[in-house]
Amino acid sequence: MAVTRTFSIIKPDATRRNLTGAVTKMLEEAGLRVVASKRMRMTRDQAEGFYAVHRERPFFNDLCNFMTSGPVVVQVLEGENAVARNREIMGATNPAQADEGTIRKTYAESIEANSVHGSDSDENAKIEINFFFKPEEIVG
Ligand code: IDP
Ligand code: MG
Repeated sequence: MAVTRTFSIIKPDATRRNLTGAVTKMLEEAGLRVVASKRMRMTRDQAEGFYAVHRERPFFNDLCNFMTSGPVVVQVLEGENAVARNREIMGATNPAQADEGTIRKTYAESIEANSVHGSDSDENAKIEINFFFKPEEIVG
């Protein structure tokens, strides 16, 4: 297995509850390394651009409202098979369906306010990392 990178967001429901460290600890314990990290408030344009793939979905407007409702922490994670490893430790989108021990089972409030984002493919990871980070901000 190759060492790869993925893109993560600690969402506003988690930053509001002061869970940045707790979530990051679970990522690190899953074997992922934070090689870039910044706390920011997403603009409406950034949220709509980032989630453009979902723009026809009924939850799109609410999702953009939620993602701009408070600070987020955007991160680049590195590790063996990082995309799949991160998806595993995140758990299912709906916390009611997430496995025990996952971030979403442990911390998510709802299917929308589900504490973390993680890229779903290597290709999307590259696009998402470039959306929020300059190359020199990533230090592996
Ligand atoms: P993922 O984050 O597990 O990859 P996606 O299907 O890509 O899930 O959805 C992106 C985000 O949109 C979810 O993480 C969640 O915050 C929100 N979302 C997804 N499905 C629903 C829904 O049915 N109702 C409300 N929000 C949703
Ligand atoms: Mg997704």
